Amino acid sequence: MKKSLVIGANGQIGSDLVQGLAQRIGAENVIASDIREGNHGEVQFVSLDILDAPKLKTIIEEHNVGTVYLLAALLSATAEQNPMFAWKLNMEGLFNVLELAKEGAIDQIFWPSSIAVFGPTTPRENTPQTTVMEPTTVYGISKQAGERWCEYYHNKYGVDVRSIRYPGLISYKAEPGGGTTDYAVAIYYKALQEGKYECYLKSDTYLPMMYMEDAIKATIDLMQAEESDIKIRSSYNLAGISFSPVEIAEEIKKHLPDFSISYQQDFRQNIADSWPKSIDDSKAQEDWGWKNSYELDTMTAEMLKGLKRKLG
Ligand code: NAD
Ligand code: AKB
Repeated sequence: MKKSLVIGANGQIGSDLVQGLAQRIGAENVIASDIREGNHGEVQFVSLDILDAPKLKTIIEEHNVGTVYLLAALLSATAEQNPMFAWKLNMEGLFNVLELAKEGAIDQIFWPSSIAVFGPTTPRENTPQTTVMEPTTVYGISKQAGERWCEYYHNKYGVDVRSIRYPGLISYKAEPGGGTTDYAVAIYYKALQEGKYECYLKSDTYLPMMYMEDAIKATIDLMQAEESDIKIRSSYNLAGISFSPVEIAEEIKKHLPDFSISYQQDFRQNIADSWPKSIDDSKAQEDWGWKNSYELDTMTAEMLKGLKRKLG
C-alpha cells in the first residue's frame, strides 16, 4: 500500500489528521512532516520545508508516498503581517506538490481552501458554492488562486486533487496557528485557566465554524470517495456550526457559570466582517454524502472535557 504524507503535520489540523489517518489506514501507512521537529507517536516523522522541492521529491520516492495532504501555510491574521512571504509559502508549496502529481510521482492530493476565499461582495448568509469571490486578505487571495490552480491541474493534466473550504476549526490537541477564527479556541483555554476572556471580535460577529472531529471525518471521507463522485475540483463548501462570540460565551457559562467575556476589537474584525456568516454545503452533501455531527453544545462539552484533561 502506498503511504500518505501529511505536510505541516505539527499544526492545528495536522495534529488531529495524522491520528485520524493512522486509525483509518494504519500508523505504518502515514508519514508526518513539518518544518519544525515533531512527535506523532507511532507515526514516522520526517523534517521537510515544503519550499524545498528536491527534498519533497526524495521523501516521496524513498517512502513510497501515494497521497499528499498539504497543510503548510500562513493563515489569515499571520499572513496580513507578512503578505509577500504568505503568498510565497501558500502558492509555491502548492505548486511543488501539483508539479509532482503532474509528473506522476503522486497519485492524489488534498489541499485545504477556506471560507477566506469569499469577500465583502459575497452573499453572507448561506453562501452558495458558486458565487461572487472578491477576497480582501492576502490569505484569501492565495486560497482563491490555489483553487483555480487545483482545478486547472485537474482539467489539464488529470491530477486527482481534492479540496474543502474549511470554516474556522475548533480543537484542543494543538493550538491554532494565527487565524481570525482562533478566538473560538482561545476562549475555552481562558475560560478554564482564568474564568474570563477578552475577545478581539464584536459580540455579534457570526462566522462559520466546525469541530475538528467533523473536519477530519470530512477530509478522509472526501479522499476515500470514488473519483467519479468528485464533481468539484476547485474546492467544496463545507458547513458545520455558525455562532457569534456572545453565543459561545453563553454556552460556556452553562458549564462554568462564573465565566465572563469582554470585547476589544482589533484588525481581525475587518477580516471577519468580509467573510460569510453561514455556508451552503449542499454540493458536498450530494456528491460525497457529507453531514456534520457536532453542534455548539456538543462541541463545547467535548472541548471543555478534552482541555481539562490536557491542562491537568
Ligand atoms: P497551522 O498554522 O496550525 O499549521 C501549519 C503547519 O505548517 C505548522 O505546524 C507549521 O510549522 C508548518 N509549516 C509552516 N511552514 C512550513 C514549511 N515551509 N514547510 C513545512 N511545514 C511548514 O495551520 P492549520 O490550522 O493546521 O491549517 C492547515 C491548512 O488548513 C492551511 O492551509 C490553512 O490555510 C487551512 N485551513 C485551516 C483552517 C483552520 O481553522 N485551522 C481553516 C481553513 C483552512
Ligand atoms: C483563519 O481564520 O485564517 C482560518 C480560516 C477560516 O481559514 N481559521
